[in-house]
Amino acid sequence: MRDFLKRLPKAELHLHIEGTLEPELMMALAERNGVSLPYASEDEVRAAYDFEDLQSFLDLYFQGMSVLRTERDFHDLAMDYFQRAHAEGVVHVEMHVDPQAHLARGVALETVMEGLGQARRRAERELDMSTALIMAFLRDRPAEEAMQLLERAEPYWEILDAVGLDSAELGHPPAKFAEVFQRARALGLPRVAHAGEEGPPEYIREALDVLDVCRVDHGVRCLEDPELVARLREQGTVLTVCPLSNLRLKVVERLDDHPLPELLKSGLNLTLNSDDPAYFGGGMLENFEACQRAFDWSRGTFIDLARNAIDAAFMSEARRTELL
Ligand code: ES4
Ligand code: ZN
Repeated sequence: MRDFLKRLPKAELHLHIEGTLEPELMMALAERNGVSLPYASEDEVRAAYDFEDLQSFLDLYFQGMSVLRTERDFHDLAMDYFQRAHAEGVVHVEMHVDPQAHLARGVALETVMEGLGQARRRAERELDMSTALIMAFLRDRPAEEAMQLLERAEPYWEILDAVGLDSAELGHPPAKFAEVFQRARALGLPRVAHAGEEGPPEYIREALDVLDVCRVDHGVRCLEDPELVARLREQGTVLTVCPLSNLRLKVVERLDDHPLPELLKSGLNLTLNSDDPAYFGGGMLENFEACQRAFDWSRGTFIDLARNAIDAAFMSEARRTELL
């Protein structure tokens, strides 16, 4: 089954590129850039990854990315990930990036975008991998700051596949970003948002009604609202579910308790994703395998889930045809 899951062409729709920073590269970049970290070894980094909830993870995630300073760093970060993903049978990667977290540290938007752009072009050339870029807004920062970022990103509007909404969910409902997402829509940019990871089903409704998103990242708490489930099913809205993330951030206590089987039974349009693979104990293949172990799904179920992702991906129709 591992071999089958590995060979299955997989598209990843929910990934934070800063969340692919493996301890090894983190230490190497700290050294290269003279950044000090509160860890003496890679093992100490790994030992610190014992999270209580989303916020306790975000604290280490923002600390970890402090080693990313130059264009080359962002290139190395993304290229290392693309190579690992390629080895797991991933053929298409859509990455969220959090520019506000870098701007706040004095790293220019251009540095981030050019570095990631170089890696994307290499992945296409050398790995036959397609990629997409989702510029995310940090929801625990003011909406005005998100709007400034959107305007500042004008040179990159052309290369953005979508805008997204991430970081600490509770207390920061989607409606806070109504204006920003309206502006993105006016610019012709597709929209996605994290909702219903730790937040209530109401946040998923808001993401649909106020932000007009085409996909919901996580969305697992929709099950608490049967009317919402019916709506998501009827609209065919894709949920980008991240099993190992939900486990490591204690959205569920054990993978066996994960709502995936019920989401599947409800007829929802689901995809499997890794979220922050360096922090949550595995990439796409590990997420697929963890589901296999927990739910004993058939090959057909995995084929359906992988196809859902290719169907919903931001990619050219020519590429989609090639992959289907
Ligand atoms: C994230 Cl798991 C998760 N949730 C919300 N925001 C994030 N940013 C990076 N990983
Ligand atoms: Zn996420």
